[in-house]
Amino acid sequence: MSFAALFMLLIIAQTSQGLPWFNAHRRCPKEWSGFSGHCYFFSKEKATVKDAITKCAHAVEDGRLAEVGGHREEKWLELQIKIRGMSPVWMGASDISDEGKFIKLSNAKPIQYTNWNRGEPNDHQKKEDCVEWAGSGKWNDNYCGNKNFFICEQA
Ligand SMILES: [Ca+2]
Ligand SMILES: [Ca+2]
Repeated sequence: MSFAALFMLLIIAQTSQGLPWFNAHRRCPKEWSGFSGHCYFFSKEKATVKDAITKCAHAVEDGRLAEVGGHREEKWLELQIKIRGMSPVWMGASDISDEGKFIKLSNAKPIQYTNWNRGEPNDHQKKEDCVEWAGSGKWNDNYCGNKNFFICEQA
């Protein structure tokens, strides 16, 4: 058997067993998309932040509202948002517990990476404690009770 044939057999064996060896991304739940080791779900419906958190948590184990760790991840998410025509879109960050201090909803740690739109966050009418991608792709703080599209993430 030639090396090439052996190599092909190895690939077939690996993938048919469902091992991630041949996949750049891990396997994601049905209707979820993989990027850089995480799985994401893009909602087709709108919900308040509270309802979005519940829906993400119930969807899969360790499901949460997506949190943006950096520029590369955000560029990919932005592309998905554009392709799907979702706007605005909730993400998993809030300053509801301490005004002006935005934290990740999953672990209450301060957000490191930010991409605020000019003049944001402005806590308009002292009512804006949740974070959305607005039409520009930049971030805006807005009222958590608004109904937006949302992205779930499985870390
Ligand atoms: Ca606020
Ligand atoms: Ca705002």
